[in-house]
Amino acid sequence: MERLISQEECEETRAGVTPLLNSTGRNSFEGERTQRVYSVLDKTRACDRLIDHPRILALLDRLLLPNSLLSQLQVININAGESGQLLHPDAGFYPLPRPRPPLSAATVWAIDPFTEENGATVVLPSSHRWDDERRPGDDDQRVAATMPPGACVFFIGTLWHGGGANRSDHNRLAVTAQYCEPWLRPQEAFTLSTPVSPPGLSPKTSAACSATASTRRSSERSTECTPSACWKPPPPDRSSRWPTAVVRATLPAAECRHRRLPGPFGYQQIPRFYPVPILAISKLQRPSTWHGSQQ
Ligand SMILES: O=C(O)CCC(=O)C(=O)O
Repeated sequence: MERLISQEECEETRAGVTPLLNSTGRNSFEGERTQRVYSVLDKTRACDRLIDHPRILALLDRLLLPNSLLSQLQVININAGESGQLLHPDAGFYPLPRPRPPLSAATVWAIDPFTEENGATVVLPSSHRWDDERRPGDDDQRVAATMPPGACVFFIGTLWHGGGANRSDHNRLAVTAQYCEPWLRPQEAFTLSTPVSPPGLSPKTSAACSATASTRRSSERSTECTPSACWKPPPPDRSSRWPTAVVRATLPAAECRHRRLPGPFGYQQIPRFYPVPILAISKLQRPSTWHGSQQ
């Protein structure tokens, strides 16, 4: 997908992440000539606009359940001379048999142009349909995701891919964000890696942040507020067959005394409620007495 962000926005991203690029990978998977930045949300706001870009959120909303989570955010700078990364599917660590529906998805954003020579991400078309045993072979087609700065390649977590070899004499800067179903464990423990008051906020906004430690990504987030202090139990839904203890903490923004905060997903990515597992359990084992607690 091209022209999702402008050249100027690419340069702002580069300016924000370049000072953080200080070490190369610890093994051949990370890349001994590749610089990676982890815990990015703790260090800069420069990638926020990539994570919750509306086109990406729209795709996620089609692919995953509502309230999908950011699973990890990384800056990847493949230095000149790096060899091709081991091909892999990102969702390989979820131990569910393949082929299966996608549980996660990834974006790789080009901040530099991605070319065949400088290490454009290599993808294996249709490999998301492979079973657990199949590995990439010489006969499998490989496509380099060449694209201009400001473009992004989006693929589901079961697709085999990897960073390309950088045979050019310059580095290839990218930002990658991965997302997963709301009931799965994200790769990055954001509740540990991201402070309640992230960097770059004014003292006043930081104070508001501390007061509203829990927010969630939501397409309705401009009209609702979810901090715990604003939570009110909804009236019981007597018409529903299944427990509606599955509630979202919402109040119209106008009624909320908290400030809405800038940035993606608020600053904590774990939603307070998990509708799918609760529904799944209730279908398996119908409780004789329904119960729940409010906070
Ligand atoms: O840098 C890239 O193009 C892809 C990197 C990747 O797939 C990974 O590190 O998991």
